Amino acid sequence: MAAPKPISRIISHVILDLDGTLLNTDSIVSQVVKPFLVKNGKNWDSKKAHKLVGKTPYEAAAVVLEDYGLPYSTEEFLSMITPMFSQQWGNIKALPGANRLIKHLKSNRVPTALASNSSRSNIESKISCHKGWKDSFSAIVGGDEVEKGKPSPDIFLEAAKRMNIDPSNCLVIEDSLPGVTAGKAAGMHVIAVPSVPKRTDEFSSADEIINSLLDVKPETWGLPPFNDWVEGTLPIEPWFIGGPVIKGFGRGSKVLGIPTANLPAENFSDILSEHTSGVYFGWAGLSTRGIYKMVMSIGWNPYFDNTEKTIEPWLLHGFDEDFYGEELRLVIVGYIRPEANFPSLESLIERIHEDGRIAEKALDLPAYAKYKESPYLRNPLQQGSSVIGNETGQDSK
Ligand code: ADP
Ligand code: RBF
Ligand code: MG
Repeated sequence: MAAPKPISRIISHVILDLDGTLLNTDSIVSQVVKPFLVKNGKNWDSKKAHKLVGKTPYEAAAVVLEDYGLPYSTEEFLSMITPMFSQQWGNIKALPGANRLIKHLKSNRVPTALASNSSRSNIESKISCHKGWKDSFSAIVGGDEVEKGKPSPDIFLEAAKRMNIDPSNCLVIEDSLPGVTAGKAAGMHVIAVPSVPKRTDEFSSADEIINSLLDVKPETWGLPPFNDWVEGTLPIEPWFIGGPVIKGFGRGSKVLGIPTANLPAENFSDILSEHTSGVYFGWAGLSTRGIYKMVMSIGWNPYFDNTEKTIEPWLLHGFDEDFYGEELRLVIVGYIRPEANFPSLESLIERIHEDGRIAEKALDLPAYAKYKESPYLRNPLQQGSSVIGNETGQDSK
């Protein structure tokens, strides 16, 4: 991740984008547009989804019509699809770290605005499903309340005006390129949290590029720091995944000397899209062997520039043999850092060993140690099937 450019401590106000920054809106875009396309004899191409990020609804609709050659005007298309979206507002999940960030800013009395290209009424509907959000914002500005949406600076300037603060004292957090452009044009400091992986090169105008809201370091900007990190780890709402150990790229042991027992990522596409890439840790259960400490990466392994998102759990235990095909169950309890690139293989290996030491130590803390007892880790196992479980050890959808 790019290091932030040096700044003076003049940030007093924060302005947050909504879709793709606080909310995982992209997942409902595909849920709505995909069936619509299918009904019209077309196929949704997930590789084109990034083109919709940061656009106003009107612009996004125009892109879909053009890309798929649909015989509608933008207005017709919008009038058909808007009710389908409205039904989904309640299903949009907060992105990792969004609740934590909003609560943190509120409890530290950092005035915070919401500035989105969506219409004011859609913003209200979307945030009404998230407890405490509306009351946390000192101003909310929608795309229909100014003349031009992002990338024009209008929305951000209006937000600053309503908070009665100079734009140069504002810190914008944005996932899209139009949003970053708008924030800079408004004369503000901008953190980019790109929601489309591997496109960070486009965001060079931002003052800082981070991987997810979990990586916001408010103190960098002269704002009150988070105080929930413990011994280099951030506790998270635990998640549970399991499945048969599959063959990976074959380089963990060979190239790094660090074997990783890969899980079939395609079985967890929902859970993976809900959680950001990064280095996490927790407990691992192997059906016939026992329960072990575990540290893992989830993502594209920037050093190797993989095209697929993979799950790479390293069990912190020496085994005498491979265990391909065995059922591996994981309870992931904490976050350590974003995935990174490294100048050399040695520095990558050294960092992974440090992650291992951090996890090893942290897992003895009661807050993390208690999950060693999760029934999910010991469940009787069906060979060859993969499940996403919950804390009761029962399988759930
Ligand atoms: P692959 O690319 O196929 O995953 P690796 O070189 O990463 O190959 O080795 C992973 C395999 O090594 C696992 O599937 C498992 O069978 C075995 N293994 C042995 N010790 C460990 C360990 N401590 N953590 C994870 N896997 C291990
Ligand atoms: N790969 C990277 O490219 N960047 C990383 O920051 C990174 N961190 C990792 C942290 C841990 C704890 C583990 C187990 C793996 C990590 N990897 C990372 C993935 C590593 O490159 C991968 O396991 C090998 O490529 C094997 O496929
Ligand atoms: Mg592996």
